[in-house]
Amino acid sequence: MHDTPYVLSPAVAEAIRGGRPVVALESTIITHGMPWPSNLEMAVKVEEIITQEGAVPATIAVVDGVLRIGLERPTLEALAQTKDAMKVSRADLAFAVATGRTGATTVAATMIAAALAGISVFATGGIGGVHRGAEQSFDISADLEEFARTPVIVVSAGAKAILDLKKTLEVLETKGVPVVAFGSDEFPSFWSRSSGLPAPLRLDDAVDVASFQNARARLGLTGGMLVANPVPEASAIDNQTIEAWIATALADAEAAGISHKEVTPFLLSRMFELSGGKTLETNIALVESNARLAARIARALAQS
Ligand code: PSU
Repeated sequence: MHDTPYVLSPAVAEAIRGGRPVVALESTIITHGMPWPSNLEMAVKVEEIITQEGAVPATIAVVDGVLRIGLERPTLEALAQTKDAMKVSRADLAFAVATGRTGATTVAATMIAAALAGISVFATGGIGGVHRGAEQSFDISADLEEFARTPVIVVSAGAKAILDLKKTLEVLETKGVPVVAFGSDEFPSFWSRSSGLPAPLRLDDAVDVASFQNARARLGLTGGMLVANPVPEASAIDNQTIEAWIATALADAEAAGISHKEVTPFLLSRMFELSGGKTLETNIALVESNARLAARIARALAQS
């Protein structure tokens, strides 16, 4: 019998009990963001990086109706090959649990689960945001509202460049969400280090990110924080190249009538095809870099 609405893996349970640093990881990036087998290789590598940095990785997913925080290797391998996993966000996390489904957690649902378990730091690739043309479609990711509510630090390479980044930053500001670019004056745009948009805030050290979040908590300021970590220089793709692929991918999505939750996975996989696999390489590199930084922030928080 469990008295919590989730099940911790033994390693994560021990780390939480001992006050050791833990980094949450999402699973939509595995089931909907990358093709097999790169998705599994990425998931395993990212967990290794977090371990090497002295923290404990906690990949989160709903498996047959159970919200699991920390996945054992066979579960991770099975999930990476599951074709029909739900993509669960705040609206349908409980639905997946109640109906015994297998669901991959988005940034929003992963933040909810992490906060439930007392995990304060989470690494991903790029958060969801305001889609281009949102003034017509109203397509705005539930990730943004989650930042306003749930006290988790999310390390990402900014928001995906397929989005309207200016509007994404506007919504985050309206919701009172701090956006901290790490070591940069500019807000990064996932595959590229720049976006042409100034970063609202800048910090250069993991310890300072931890102090900032502690200061927010002391002031009673609820909600999460976005730490936008530019993709490592060696893996970055320049903006012009990316924009050309995005234009084609968006036109293809429009022609195919893609909407709702399918938009982001469709665009990511189209970008992969158009770039001959380059966008995937960059995506993996940026997730690895974000995992390293998240582990350092988790360590700084554990020591503070
Ligand atoms: N980061 C990646 N790849 C992804 C995602 C993040 O590198 O696929 C996922 C996250 O789970 C995020 C989701 O929550 O994309 C955004 O989906 P939407 O735009 O439908 O809210």
